[in-house]
Amino acid sequence: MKFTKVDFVIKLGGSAITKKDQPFTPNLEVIKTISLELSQIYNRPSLILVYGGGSFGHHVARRYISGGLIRDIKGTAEIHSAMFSLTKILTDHFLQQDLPVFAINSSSSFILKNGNLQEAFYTPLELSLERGLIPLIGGDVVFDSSSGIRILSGDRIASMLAKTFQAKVLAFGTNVDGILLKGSTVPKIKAQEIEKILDHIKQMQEDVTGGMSGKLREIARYLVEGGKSAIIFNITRPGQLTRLLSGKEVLGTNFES
Ligand code: IP8
Repeated sequence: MKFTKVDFVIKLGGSAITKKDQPFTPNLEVIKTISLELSQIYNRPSLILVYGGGSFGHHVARRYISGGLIRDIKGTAEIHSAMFSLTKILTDHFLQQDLPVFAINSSSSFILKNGNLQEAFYTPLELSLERGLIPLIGGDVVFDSSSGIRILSGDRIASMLAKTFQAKVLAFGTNVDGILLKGSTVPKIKAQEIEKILDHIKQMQEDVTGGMSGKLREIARYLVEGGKSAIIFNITRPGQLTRLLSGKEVLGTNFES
């Protein structure tokens, strides 16, 4: 299948769209700002929206994950259900702003083998784009053909989709102004510098999919595999998403190969 090229793949970080320290609590202020900014862009670029688990998926997954696997059947169903709740909140808010988002289930789209991608079913994403819908897909529990069930992070999904749909920009919207060193944003990082940055941020508390380090590893892989550019920016700051979508400079860290 030939895939449509998109302008942006935007990951809505769980730290931004939920209140990470309050179980099952969306950050409605941020979700509303994101929907409003997306709806107000004149000549909306083509985009795929990806989202993270935040205080929905991660809150539940933390109880069940061990050695990267979810070994508990009820736990698997609970994580999936938690992500459904977040999906519903997001779609409702986007629809209120007349954004034709179309939620696609990642557990029906991806199969892993030993944690690596074995199979991907991109047809619903492709057809949504062709028909003018905005695909919305989140991190979730997915089947691993070698053993059990794993969490597939939104970061990984965003980078796979950016590659498949040849996105001009892969953007990670978080609640921080990019990669911070000594309190200031690092404006630009080259792919080969990512390892060094990872050493600096190793001590940070991470979620079940690796938080900021997971994001950096994903960006490194994306650039090595031919991705053009990526950015980590603060999507909770009003106006930043609008600037990104309008091709203007954004407060954050830009990554290039
Ligand atoms: O927040 C993980 O996605 P992420 C999703 O993008 C779950 O790492 C279910 C925890």
